[in-house]
Amino acid sequence: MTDNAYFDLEDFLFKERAEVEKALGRSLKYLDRYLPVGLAKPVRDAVMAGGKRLRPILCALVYRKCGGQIGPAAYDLGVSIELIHTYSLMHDDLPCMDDAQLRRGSPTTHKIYGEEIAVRAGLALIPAASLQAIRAIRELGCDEKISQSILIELNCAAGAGGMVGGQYLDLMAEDLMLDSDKLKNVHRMKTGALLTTSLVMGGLAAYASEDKITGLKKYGRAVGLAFQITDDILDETSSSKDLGKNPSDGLLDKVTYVSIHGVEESMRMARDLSDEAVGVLREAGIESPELNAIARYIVERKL
Ligand code: GRG
Repeated sequence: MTDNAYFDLEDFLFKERAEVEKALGRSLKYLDRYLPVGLAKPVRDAVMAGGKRLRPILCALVYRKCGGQIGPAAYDLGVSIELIHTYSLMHDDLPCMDDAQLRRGSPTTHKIYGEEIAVRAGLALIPAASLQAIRAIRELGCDEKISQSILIELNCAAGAGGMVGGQYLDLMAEDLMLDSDKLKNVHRMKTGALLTTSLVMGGLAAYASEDKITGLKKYGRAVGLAFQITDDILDETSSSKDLGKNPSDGLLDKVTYVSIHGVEESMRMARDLSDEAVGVLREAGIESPELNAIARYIVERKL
């Protein structure tokens, strides 16, 4: 299928989400054996709280598009990224960061269980994510070199050169006097790195060529930034009730794409990035109505 007009993204995402939920269930079964009793329920609640599950969906999709034989293990690999994502949301909501009350339509972990439990539950998910990736890599039968590359990819994207570093810069935004270019860099690290790694991990696991991995990185770079610009727009234009989370950045008077460029211009920039992402895929020879439609969805989403 090459024509996006005939591609039903909603149906695709619905079915993929069901696979991701099953994989999350498998992962929690494993985690339950090791987590202290007091952390097992908060971790389970946060992991199973819903959400778009975009990162594991992207990982499994790219694995298939690059020639991998789709099965549970591809989703298990994607779950490693979702575990990092879940910890990041839990910690981002803490009083020392965004102090948010609502996430995915429910009270945040620290609102239910207290701050100490939310810190510990989040921390427990970090090594759990690497172990999850290792189990998935084994199931997928990846060789040592590819396995190492995948683990390096995940940990670099989650770490100081990626998400953690981006969040740090974001928290320091006032002192750093962020302009448009610096903000772009923060967004690329804070949000773009993990989204990009979802694609790259799927590609690596399927032994994609270097050209394809480069194309996936470029696609991820464009959609990652478009995703965060759209988040800034939704923060400004939607209510907590509609978003299921606190539109915090605007309220905290943080520098955002909208505060620098306004809503209209930010929308235009996000749409341009979405077009760029589609073009990059074409150039890299990756034929995927799903990825094309996801690039569009990322800037048109309401959640
Ligand atoms: C100690 C400095 C330091 C950092 C710790 C907290 C943290 C690490 C990082 C925060 C990263 C973060 C929350 C980035 C925002 C990414 C983002 C746009 C999240 C929303 O993603 P969606 O829309 O959420 O995919 P759902 O709920 O659908 O999964």
